[in-house]
Amino acid sequence: MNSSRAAAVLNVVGGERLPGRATFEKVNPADGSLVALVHDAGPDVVDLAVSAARTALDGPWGAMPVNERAQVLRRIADKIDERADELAAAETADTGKPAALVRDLDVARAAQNFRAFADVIASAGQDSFLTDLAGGRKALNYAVRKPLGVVGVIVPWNLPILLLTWKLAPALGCGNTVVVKPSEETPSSATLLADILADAGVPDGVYNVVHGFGPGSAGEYLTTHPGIDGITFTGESSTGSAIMRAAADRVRPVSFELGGKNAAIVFADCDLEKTVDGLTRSIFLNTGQVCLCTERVYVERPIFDQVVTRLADRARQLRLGHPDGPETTTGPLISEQHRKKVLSYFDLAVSEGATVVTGGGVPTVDPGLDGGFWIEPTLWTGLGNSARVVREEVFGPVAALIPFDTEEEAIRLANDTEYGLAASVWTTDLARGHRMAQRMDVGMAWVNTWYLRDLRSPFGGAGLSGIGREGGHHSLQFYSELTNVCVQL
Ligand code: NAD
Ligand code: 6OD
Repeated sequence: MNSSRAAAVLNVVGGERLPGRATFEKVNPADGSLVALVHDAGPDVVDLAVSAARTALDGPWGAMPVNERAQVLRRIADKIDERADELAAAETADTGKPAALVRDLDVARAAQNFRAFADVIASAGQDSFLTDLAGGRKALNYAVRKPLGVVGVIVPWNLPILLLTWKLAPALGCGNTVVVKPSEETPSSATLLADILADAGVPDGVYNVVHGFGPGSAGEYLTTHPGIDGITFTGESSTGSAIMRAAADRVRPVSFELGGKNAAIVFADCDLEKTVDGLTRSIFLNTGQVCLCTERVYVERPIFDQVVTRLADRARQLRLGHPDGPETTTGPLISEQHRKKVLSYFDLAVSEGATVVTGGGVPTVDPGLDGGFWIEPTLWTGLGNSARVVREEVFGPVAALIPFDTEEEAIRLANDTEYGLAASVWTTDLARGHRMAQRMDVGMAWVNTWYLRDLRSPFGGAGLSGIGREGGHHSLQFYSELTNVCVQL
């Protein structure tokens, strides 16, 4: 596409589309073609966005009865369904992912997020206590839920609309207004969502979007802005540290969903066929670019060779290709910069003594796709827990397979990490499944499955993987303030 004809992605401020101080190019990771010119918000645009959100906070949105707000969230979900093709096309162009994955996971979950949090807010109760006092008197304590205020929402590129709406739905449900900073890699769906929200009856200024990068750009301008009352962030652990420092300045609350180095533990008594299916999905979904993806697989020694062989076969069967290809299972990495990082881990693994079972390089792809950021699904053996590639998050289609002999050893190896996001256990002995899952130092432990979600359950991580939990009523705790009223009766 000629850059003079590329679509423009503008900032959304108080219902208006505002240009930025400059534009930057967004390319399609599948083929390197230009998708859009994105308007980079300078500090003035971020300031206007925060002011618009502050003004809207005092308008009808915050004052709306909860049941009416829940109805608006349900209307948003319906409108996402109506415009699913348009949203999916934007998301596919920004990410290069298989179109079927975008439709079935990202866009479907965007609608589900709004429906789930409509139900959560409509049914939420508050604490109330009848307090006994001396002399038989009583007092009534009850808590009133209020919005947190203007919330800064900063999200990454891997599941753009899924992760944005996972935070946006409860934030709006609690009556907040927001300024969203999508990833510079995936600006389109958040911008399109502004039309959908307006159409569903969300007043101007409640949802604002600023585009740009992190340090010295829109991300930093937003997190350091004094008009922001709280920050919800999904992204890398190191970015979380920087944002936490910015938030500390005015003691603002943060909710962080960060990186992972997730383990799977595979016992010899597992259902091998189902386990290999589950592991394949957990290592390679979205080209390994899901924070929950498995990058360490601990396998009980008697079935180690079998698991390695079967998983390698499955990795070789993945079909890298055009997002619309009917056979395509796997897309590219998000950017050339990210591919360089993943390739540097491929080199490091070899220098640390890995045997490359499959993959390990850049694949040959269809001629029209050779400008894209493709990478081979990769498996390593021969590494121990001290290798850097077994300790650091790669965020690509890759896993190290390591044998173990006892339950104790498996738990010790799995928990030997600074991260604490997710884990899975594969066994037909359910007592063992429960026992192992409960001993994992992670936010989410799956048994005989992976990334199976109930949006009412707590989601988040420990250690370097995050702060706090979102999901169901856990989200309400972050996105609202409580005032306790005590009345002496
Ligand atoms: P990233 O941290 O580089 O960027 C995320 C967002 O933060 C982007 O919008 C970026 O522009 C912004 N940003 C970067 N530096 C900033 C700064 N100093 N101040 C303010 N904003 C800043 O992450 P990414 O590369 O986009 O995403 C991949 C990472 O996200 C992986 O580590 C992955 O594990 C993690 N992730 C975690 C979860 C989870 O639920 N735990 C979910 C998805 C992704
Ligand atoms: O499914 C979700 O709600 C969620 N927050 C997923 C995060 C995936 C990380 O990449």
